[in-house]
Amino acid sequence: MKISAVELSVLRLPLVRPFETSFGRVSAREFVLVAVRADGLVGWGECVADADPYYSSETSRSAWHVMSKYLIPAMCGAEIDHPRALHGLWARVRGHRMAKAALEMAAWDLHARRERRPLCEVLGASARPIAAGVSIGIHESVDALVDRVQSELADGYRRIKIKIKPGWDRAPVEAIRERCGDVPLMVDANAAYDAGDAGTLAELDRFQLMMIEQPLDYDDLVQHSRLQASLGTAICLDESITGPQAAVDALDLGSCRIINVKPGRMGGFGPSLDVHDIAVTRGVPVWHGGMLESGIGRAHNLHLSTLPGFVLPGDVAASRRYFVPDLIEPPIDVRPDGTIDVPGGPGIGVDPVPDRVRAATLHTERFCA
Ligand code: OSB
Ligand code: MG
Repeated sequence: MKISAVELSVLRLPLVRPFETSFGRVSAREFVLVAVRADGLVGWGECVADADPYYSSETSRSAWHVMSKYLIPAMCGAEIDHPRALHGLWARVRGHRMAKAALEMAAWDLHARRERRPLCEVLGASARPIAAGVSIGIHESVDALVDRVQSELADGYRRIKIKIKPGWDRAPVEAIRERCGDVPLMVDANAAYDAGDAGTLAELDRFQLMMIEQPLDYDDLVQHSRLQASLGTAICLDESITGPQAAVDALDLGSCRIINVKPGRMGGFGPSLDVHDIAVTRGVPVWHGGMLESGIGRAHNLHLSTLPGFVLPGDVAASRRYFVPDLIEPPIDVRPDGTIDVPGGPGIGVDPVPDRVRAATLHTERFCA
């Protein structure tokens, strides 16, 4: 296919409720929406970079800069026979994986639409119900958190993840175990601890958590491997897994026993498929993470989640937990059994509602044309 145009828009969507992690509190999502055009068709992508460089060094504005100045010029007019070929065109650009992912994933959507096949099939799998989990932010009190957990369980979600940080770790976990029983439960620290906190983290061993996600720094595989050796609970890495090489290094070092796959963080579906395959070969379970995406990014995530290595429930919850209305219609919904259907039809199977995109857009530009 020959790319005829790329459109970038910065959108701002208010969240249904604020989301607090160890690195801060957000009440709206600011992100770049990507439209890639060829042969009268459009493929959609959503950049997971946030307004601020707290989860990762990238931001929505840095992604805009790198996409418009480097990545888009390299793909305009080029004959691209497969979305994976984009990585070759972008080889000189170091890092900026979130910027690359947004364009690469839009190209996969477009590629699947040209073939009139659902994205999951083009990725090498087929539609199946996806087990959904929720990620619950830091709350103002343990009681408020337990209420939230109970309401998510009532909606059917198959796994509860709570955000932790020093001072908000043992007490909330203990309260959930006391009042909600042995529900599938895990915690995510978003890199809030350091090697000196090994004792505090070991105290969580007695709560039978499924895993502790990213306890230590985002680039610290060595300390994670020491910590994993001292814990009974499995470590899952998120921020640290920037792509296939990091996955191999982390598994060789014993830095984790589970991997959180987020294509938006790793440069797109190409690197994510590679990480998936590495994990499957080594018998390591993976699950699909989330970045508070709109229905566009969420649809991409559901398609990738159909691959066989995704054996644990993902952060792939219903639209109404994030945005009302979502950019897509109908919104993504969860069944009472805690599964979500992969949208059918060609590509990602959903399109943004133009009026809703317009209402949320801060700035838009067209390239290549
Ligand atoms: O660490 O998994 C994370 C949201 C934003 C940035 C990082 C993370 C998260 C979540 C929420 O945990 C996942 C979701 O519900 O989309
Ligand atoms: Mg995480």
